[in-house]
Amino acid sequence: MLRIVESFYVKSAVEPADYPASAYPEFAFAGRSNVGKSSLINLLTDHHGLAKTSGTPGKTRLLNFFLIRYKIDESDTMGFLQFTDLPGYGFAEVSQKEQENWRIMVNKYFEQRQQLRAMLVLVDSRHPADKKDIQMLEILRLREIDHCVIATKTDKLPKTKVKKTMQELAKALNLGNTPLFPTSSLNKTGMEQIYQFLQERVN
Ligand SMILES: Nc1nc2c(ncn2[C@@H]2O[C@H](COP(=O)(O)OP(=O)(O)OP(=O)(O)O)[C@@H](O)[C@H]2O)c(=O)[nH]1
Ligand SMILES: [Mg+2]
Repeated sequence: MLRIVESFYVKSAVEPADYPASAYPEFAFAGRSNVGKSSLINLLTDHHGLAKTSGTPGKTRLLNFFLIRYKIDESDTMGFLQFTDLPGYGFAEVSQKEQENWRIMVNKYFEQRQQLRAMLVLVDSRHPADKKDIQMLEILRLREIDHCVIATKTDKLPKTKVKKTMQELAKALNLGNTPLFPTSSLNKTGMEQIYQFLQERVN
């Protein structure tokens, strides 16, 4: 299993010219504001406070780049990958102008970031399929960007409901073969499947 050994915040950027130049395989986290992107990055890296979390949605307006050193014990390999924390979408109090800026920034990222290996799209497991999430998934399919969906905050669901909720979500989001992973950053569950997803894509 892939395991994260060390993680560093590299920089924040808006324009491609300012992205870090390193060409390691990159994985970007997207999802509605407050869905739990930063919390998940902190848990995956076991680095509390690496990505800034907050109770106030819509705080992050930049692309945040992280450098990660990983190890795969079985094959005795080591290497680097990168995480990018994309600003959340769908925050109600954000102006039209800011929404447009978000769209431009993310489109540039998809177009110019050659080393982008896959997107991890986070959706809130408590809410039925959201229009913004469906749009994001459509963009990824159109652009043929590899991706998975991560259902967050499953600790807020009754245990007996998790499986059924995942089935409903997969259907409503029209996931087909796209993997869907239930997680809880609070209970620290569902991480193995994400490490596996990364491992299959780092080489
Ligand atoms: N119960 C529960 N709360 C969570 C979980 N993950 C995150 N949260 C909480 O949800 C809130 C938002 O988490 P963040 O990780 O900052 O969310 P984000 O997607 O990075 O938000 P933006 O950066 O604003 O787009 C925080 O109060 C977290 O503590 C989870 O698995 N379970
Ligand atoms: Mg965040």
